[in-house]
Amino acid sequence: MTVSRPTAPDAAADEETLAELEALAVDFAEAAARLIRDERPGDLGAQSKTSRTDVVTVMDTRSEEFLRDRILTARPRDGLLGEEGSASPSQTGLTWVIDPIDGTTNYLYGMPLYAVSVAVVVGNPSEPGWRPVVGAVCSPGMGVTWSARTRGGARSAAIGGGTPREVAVGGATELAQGLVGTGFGYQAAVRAEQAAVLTTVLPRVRDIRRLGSAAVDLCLVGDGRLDAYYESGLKPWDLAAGWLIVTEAGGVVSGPGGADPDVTLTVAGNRMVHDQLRELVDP
Ligand code: LIP
Repeated sequence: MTVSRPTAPDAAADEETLAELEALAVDFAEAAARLIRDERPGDLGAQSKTSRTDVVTVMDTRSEEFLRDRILTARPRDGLLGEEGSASPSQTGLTWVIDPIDGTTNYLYGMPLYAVSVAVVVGNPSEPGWRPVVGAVCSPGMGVTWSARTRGGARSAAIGGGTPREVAVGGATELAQGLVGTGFGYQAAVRAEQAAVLTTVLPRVRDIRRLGSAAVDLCLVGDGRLDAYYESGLKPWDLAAGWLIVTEAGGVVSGPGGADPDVTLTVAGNRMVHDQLRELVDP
């Protein structure tokens, strides 16, 4: 389906366009999720990227090629940025930001916590100042798709068209009662620094969960199933869709100094727990 409307950046504010883009994002994310789940080969051809523990499989590449073809067929003048190298400039002010498999290590090991993340953003995601306006995260291992659009709320549904359920962040008021998600990078020196931060956080929360997918972590915050999440080292494709799902579910997402989330830091939660967590991870 090609959505043909005025493509000026302010068209992104058009409710009908946003609703159509959200439906496309859900369709693309679920189709790619079915591909990586159902056509998983015996040999995933895992190769190292930035370090020996940072891997990419043949299905990361196949999923991104699949998403790129579907997106550029439906929205040929939009931009595209993908984790595995897809990049094309935007002629409309809108750019699709995709993570073909978020949680690749879990996927490699046959664990269910991985997802396909598809977002539409305004601005250039390779520079500061971009913001998501549509997001969809499909976790085939969990059988659920979360989605959101600006000023349109956030929802979850069973994959393939279950009745959508509006989602909302949890009501925790004290970080000490909070279940907090986090993650770690792939460089040994970075992980040592992240361990030092974790040493500060762990005694001050209910518990920590390291689930292995930033997109799923953020959706669980929006769904009230994690009270907060923080991580450093995330790229736009890791966080774009989940960022919007949290904020449209009534939560707050911030980065260093309270600015937008970026590779330096992402913190998410309801307002109270988010603010308390920021004091520990971004003093
Ligand atoms: C993953 C992130 C996760 C992080 C992992 C990894 P990938 O993305 O979603 O939050 O902790 O180290 O970066 O590499 O599986 O797309």
